[in-house]
Amino acid sequence: MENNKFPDDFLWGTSTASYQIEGSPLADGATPSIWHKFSHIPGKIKNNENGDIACDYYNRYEEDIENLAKLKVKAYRFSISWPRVVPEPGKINQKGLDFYKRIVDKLLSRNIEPFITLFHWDTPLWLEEMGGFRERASVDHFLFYGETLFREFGDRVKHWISLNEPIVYAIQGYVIGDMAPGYKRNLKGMFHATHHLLLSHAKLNAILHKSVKDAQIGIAEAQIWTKPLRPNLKRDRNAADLMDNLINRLYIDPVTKGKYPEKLLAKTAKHLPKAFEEDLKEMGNTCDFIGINYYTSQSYRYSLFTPLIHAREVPTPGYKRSAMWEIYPDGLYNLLLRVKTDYGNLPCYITENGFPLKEVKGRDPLDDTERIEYLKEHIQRVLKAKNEGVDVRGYFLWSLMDNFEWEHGYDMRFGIIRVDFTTLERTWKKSAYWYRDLIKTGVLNL
Ligand code: GBH
Repeated sequence: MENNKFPDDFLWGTSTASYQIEGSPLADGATPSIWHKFSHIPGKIKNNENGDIACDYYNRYEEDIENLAKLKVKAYRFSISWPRVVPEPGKINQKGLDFYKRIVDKLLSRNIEPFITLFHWDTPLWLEEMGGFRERASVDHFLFYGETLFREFGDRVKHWISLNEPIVYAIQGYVIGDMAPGYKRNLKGMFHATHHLLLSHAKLNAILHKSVKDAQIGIAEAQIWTKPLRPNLKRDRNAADLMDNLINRLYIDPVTKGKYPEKLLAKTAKHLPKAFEEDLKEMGNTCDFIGINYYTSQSYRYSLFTPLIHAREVPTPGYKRSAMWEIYPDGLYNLLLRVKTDYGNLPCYITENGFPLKEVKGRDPLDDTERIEYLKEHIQRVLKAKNEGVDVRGYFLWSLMDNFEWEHGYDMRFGIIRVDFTTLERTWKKSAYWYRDLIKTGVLNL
């Protein structure tokens, strides 16, 4: 019989991010982030929504942490808003730090392990105005911010995530332009930002280990399982493989193996900063763990007309879809196994996994049975990989509550707790009760 029980020390958690939940972006000495600016430009966000109020977590975090305690989660992944803590270059805002100190204290008082993300895309606007991550100076600013957090919280916080999904920041922020900072077709920007973000991670790893005992730092990597549309055609296989390199390996290989994927270098080396090879020497082996954010798979076919990559994404025939993406639980299993086979079985966490649902008239917004089905299937693949020796240590569900889903605004809901965005009232959905029971028993009933 298959083992359907997770070990007692498996870290069940939920994830959130600062700009998506906090609101009050300019309170108590904070300065704007690029997301504050971007979301106030008419036409950028669905219904012109923004994070001014969001879930009002800035004022209601106590209630939300009580909910975490009731869910019986063992860990909580959240991000810190950089411009709250460093409102201008080289300046520390104690009131900003104090907000996160209250959160850390409250979590620890409830025996919930904090996992802190340093960078979940809300770059300080002052940094962007200096060229943002296109410029190498961004690395020093990132280190100043990171050192400040390690000094303040290092005695109590042992799990750190330097970056959230650098691929999404780089592609949607510099090439597609539907996310902040909102550049389009800027390949140089994309590869410079990628490099400076990964280099920052590597240097933060060194600083953390020098200054804090028993701490670990990794990256939450957006991982998509890529497939050839027609597996029997070499050109489709090549297209899927290239996209795998571009989406997945480009952001893991430098900080594990100390190199950029060969297949990409031929096409992209000219877009990287000049000194990249020198930097790579200090970038390898700097992930204490790998974080995997997994939602979907994508099929690719060869396309002559797509510049540079010659790959075009196409829907996979026959696959079920959520409101955003196709559903493919085996992709999560495949990616987890790959951590074992290709990345030395590094410890890993599922740092995000979740399911979007829009509210529609005539349907109970608390009945999210489809979400439960999605979660079950994916958590089953986590267990399968774990039973096969993958060192996966925890699972963070995205998300604790409905929140500001970036370019999709408040329409696209990922929470297991519902937020009424008029009254800001929180209500548990069916999935929250289901998750609580799973955590309680550790047994996955399909
Ligand atoms: C993660 O991003 C983020 O870390 C988190 O902040 C976010 O809330 C969560 O996942 C859920 O999305 O226009 O339908 O083609 C995932 C980033 C955002 C990348 C949406 C793809 C365009 C989707 N994704 N984006 S769509």
